Amino acid sequence: MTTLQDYLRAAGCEAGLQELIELIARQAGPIREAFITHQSYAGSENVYGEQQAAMDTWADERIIGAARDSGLVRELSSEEQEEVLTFAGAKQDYAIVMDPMDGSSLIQTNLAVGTIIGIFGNGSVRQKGRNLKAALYMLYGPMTTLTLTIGKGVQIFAMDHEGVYRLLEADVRMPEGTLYGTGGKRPEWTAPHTTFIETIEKEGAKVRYTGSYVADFHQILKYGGIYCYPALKDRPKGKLRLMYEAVPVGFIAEQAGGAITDGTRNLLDVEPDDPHQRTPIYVGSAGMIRTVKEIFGRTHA
Ligand code: AFP
Repeated sequence: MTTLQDYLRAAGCEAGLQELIELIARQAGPIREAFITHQSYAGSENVYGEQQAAMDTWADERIIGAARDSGLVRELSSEEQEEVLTFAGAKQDYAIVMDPMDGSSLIQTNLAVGTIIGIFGNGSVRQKGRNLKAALYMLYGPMTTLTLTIGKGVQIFAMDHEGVYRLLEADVRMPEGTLYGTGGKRPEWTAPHTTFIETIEKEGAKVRYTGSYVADFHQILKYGGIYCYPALKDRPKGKLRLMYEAVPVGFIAEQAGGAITDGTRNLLDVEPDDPHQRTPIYVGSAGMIRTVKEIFGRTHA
């Protein structure tokens, strides 16, 4: 089976980017091994005032250290770090945006969680998602998988018993589908979101929602449908973050024939004001996203 290294070389991936992707991918093994000894909460809060799980900070520090020591990364912005980190000694100018451990509230339930990474060039994280050179997520489920795009379609790799990533699925295409997951409590939903959910339910959509965005998205990538974390009446920007969650996964979705929006805009075309800004997220099959935009486009929605 084709390895990650074979694929990147055959795809003509630039050498520095290949080195960085392989470096990040190699962190999945140690991260996976750390779960059993890092089940608790760290007793600290992130910049959003959210409880940090021990694995949030462990994975964050692990990847930051690898990026800094590599000399490949000039800037790194993490969901778990208040400030954008600058590595003065960098010899190349990649820039990383990341959620080091998405879904961490599920770690104690042994449900799938993951690491989400976006890689820019030009040494800056303050860019539209469309400028990404690569996006990937590592999913810690029954297998450790790496879902990756370098802008040439989406590939899924699985780590074997020797820690080598083997190609599991090439050139993945997201089908139309009927699965949906949505955050927020129903009384908190805005009128357009309620209209959208009622519309797709009438068309036969059914709920699949675990509390782990990256795991829920991976299911949508495979079977089709949509993941939503909408604007809520008391949280007009929703919960998830533009740069760390929407942009890398949205880049993968688009490369697989899907799409991502906040209800009106393509989130890959949004110029970030603040690395930590939140955004409503609708990501999934093209048909579902068309329905979202049509409903949000109605004034009376
Ligand atoms: P945690 O990383 O704090 O578990 O949050 C996970 C998440 O950002 C995303 O992965 C989930 O889809 C969403 O939040 C779940 O939020 P709710 O608990 O409000 O449904």
